[in-house]
Amino acid sequence: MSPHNPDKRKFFRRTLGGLGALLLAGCDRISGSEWFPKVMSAGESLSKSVHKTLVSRKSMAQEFSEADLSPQFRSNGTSNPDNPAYQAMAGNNFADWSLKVDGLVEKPRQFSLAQLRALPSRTQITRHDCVEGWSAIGKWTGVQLSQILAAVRPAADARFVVFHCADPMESNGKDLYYESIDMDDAYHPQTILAYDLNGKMLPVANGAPIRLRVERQLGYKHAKYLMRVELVNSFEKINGGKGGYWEDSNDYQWYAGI
Ligand SMILES: Nc1nc2c(c(=O)[nH]1)N[C@H]1C(S)=C(S)[C@@H](COP(=O)(O)O)O[C@H]1N2
Ligand SMILES: [Mo]
Repeated sequence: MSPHNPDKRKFFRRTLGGLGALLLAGCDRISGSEWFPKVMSAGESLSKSVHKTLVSRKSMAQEFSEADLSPQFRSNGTSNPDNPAYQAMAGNNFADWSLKVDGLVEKPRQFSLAQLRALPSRTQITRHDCVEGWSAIGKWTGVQLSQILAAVRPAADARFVVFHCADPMESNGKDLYYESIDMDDAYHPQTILAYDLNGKMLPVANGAPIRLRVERQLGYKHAKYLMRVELVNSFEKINGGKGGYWEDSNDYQWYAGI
């Protein structure tokens, strides 16, 4: 059932692993300082540590111009959620849809699509990279996640933002797609809840009514069909405990930095 090519995935993992080994060797040589063991014992994945070393977490993903737009932004993974509740909302132009934002926050809230659209927006033209080996450049418009967080006021112990989706990944209707990011990425200016693609309402094939754009990470982190945003301090108790559908089912890296 996986739409992802296992060979490419293995290649991808080997490449990251090789890079990590290279840097580990390098770090060993340059210092006996304690920063590296500390980072690793905090339970972070090797790829995340490597990524942090190479690229500042504040860096921006490259933005492109209209001339660079792909003629068509393809759909991947779920293209139409097999979920009666979602289908009913889609049939009514998502007038009855709302995004629940809760968990470790002071003010849990629900946002209608109209409320999200009424907030200040950000538009960005970025390249989407899928581990299956394809990329596409699209123009996304949405509300910065930082604005939503400002409205709900995260508790001091909130560490991750979990995105719960409408699409079941199994034919029994269970195992809804989900993903998660840390607070660094949550507050990043290019992290948006997108409602428009290429200047038009986000199509169902690409995640209507709202999908996450988290531009410094790979395609599978960009959760489509958002229903609920939950702030947590651990995802141990959520589904398989690894922070995302592909992380749970196929051991994908949780931090999927590009
Ligand atoms: N809810 C949900 N989000 C998802 C997926 C999915 O199947 N369901 N697939 C992921 C993968 S692997 C990719 S590459 C992108 C594809 O986005 P697109 O359909 O707009 O091309 O969405 C990601 N987000
Ligand atoms: Mo993907």
